[in-house]
Amino acid sequence: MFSFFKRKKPETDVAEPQEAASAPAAAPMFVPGALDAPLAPTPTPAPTPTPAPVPAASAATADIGELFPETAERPTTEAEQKRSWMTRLKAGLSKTSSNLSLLFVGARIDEDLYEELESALLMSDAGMDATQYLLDELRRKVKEDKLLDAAQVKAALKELMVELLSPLQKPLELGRHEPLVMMISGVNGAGKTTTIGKLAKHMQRFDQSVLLAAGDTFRAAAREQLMVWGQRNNVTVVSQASGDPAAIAFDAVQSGKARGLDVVMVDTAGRLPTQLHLMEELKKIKRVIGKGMDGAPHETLLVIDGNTGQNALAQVKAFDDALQLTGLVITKLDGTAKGGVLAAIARTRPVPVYFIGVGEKLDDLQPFNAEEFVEALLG
Ligand SMILES: Nc1nc2c(ncn2[C@@H]2O[C@H](COP(=O)(O)OP(=O)(O)OP(=O)(O)O)[C@@H](O)[C@H]2O)c(=O)[nH]1
Ligand SMILES: [Mg+2]
Repeated sequence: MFSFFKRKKPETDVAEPQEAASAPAAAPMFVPGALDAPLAPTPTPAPTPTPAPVPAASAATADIGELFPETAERPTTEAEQKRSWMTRLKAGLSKTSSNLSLLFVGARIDEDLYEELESALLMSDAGMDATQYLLDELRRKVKEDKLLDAAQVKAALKELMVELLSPLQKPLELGRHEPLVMMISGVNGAGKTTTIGKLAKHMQRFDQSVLLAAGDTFRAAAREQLMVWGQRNNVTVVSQASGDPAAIAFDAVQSGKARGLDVVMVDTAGRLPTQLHLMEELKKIKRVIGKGMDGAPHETLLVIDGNTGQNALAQVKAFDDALQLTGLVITKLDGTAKGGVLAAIARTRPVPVYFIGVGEKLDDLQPFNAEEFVEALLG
């Protein structure tokens, strides 16, 4: 079982009205199956509509469907939803899982097996360091526990993988700040804007009022897409025709504070870590957000395309060095992604993975769960 978001536990011991008696002592956890259920007795206050004018171009409207396709039927129960999510995750990682699983079929536990395992892990984008670590630990476990058959060795590998990836599992905690300010960065086309849209929708289901800052000022279409989407979904979008992204982010934070909103998400234009002036611009956006609100941004996220392979690790390092990341979102694990790069990230730069994406629809973005992920990878 996993939670989508976690809400901050109230710091004071002041009794909660009414439901306090039946409420669990721990911070409430929200499960995907409950996404549609109202979480509070009071209805969500409608966010103030976008003051900006509707863009005239209808082409932008057409693009929205591609950016945030949400037309597919959503599974109705939590169990159905979980099954469908796991099916997609397994399908996405099927290349790696079949490579790894086949190794163990009727295999003898000898040097050949370890060698083949080494190749399969390297092929999965786990990288040298994580591969070596997993092999060393596996050899030790096989010896210590006197494992004799391949199925036991596979189970031991699964256990080791879960141990390795578990530190990356962390729910995104809502309600810590008013507003909670999140800055989203990443290379071109990684899935930043789509992720922001999905997160905004999920957050609304959790009674969060959300404001978006269209900090991608490189392309007019990017701004317009976000604005149209915001209007359709009753989410306020702060944007400027040809503004400085740092100024837009600053305005958004000020506006979020003034309106008492729950979450402000700042979209940024895609950039490569090698484009140093653009990385400087990102640092500036972050600095200026901090001037709008002490301690903000509270979350600095990097969105990574899961098909990027080992380069994903280089992206994590570069963006983390520049921005001190607090979390990752890994998208497109439904494509040709091999999944092993999470092991490399866990060994080299263990930034929490808040969410993983297996498609373009709303429910295709879910919290990262180490056990589920390993189940999909090693099945
Ligand atoms: N298959 C698949 N496609 C995805 C996923 N997430 C996003 N996409 C698609 O990836 C493409 C790029 O997504 P965007 O959200 O525009 O990416 P971006 O990082 O904002 O791009 P730039 O702003 O141009 O840097 C879109 O076509 C999305 O629908 C995913 O999990 N799986
Ligand atoms: Mg974008």
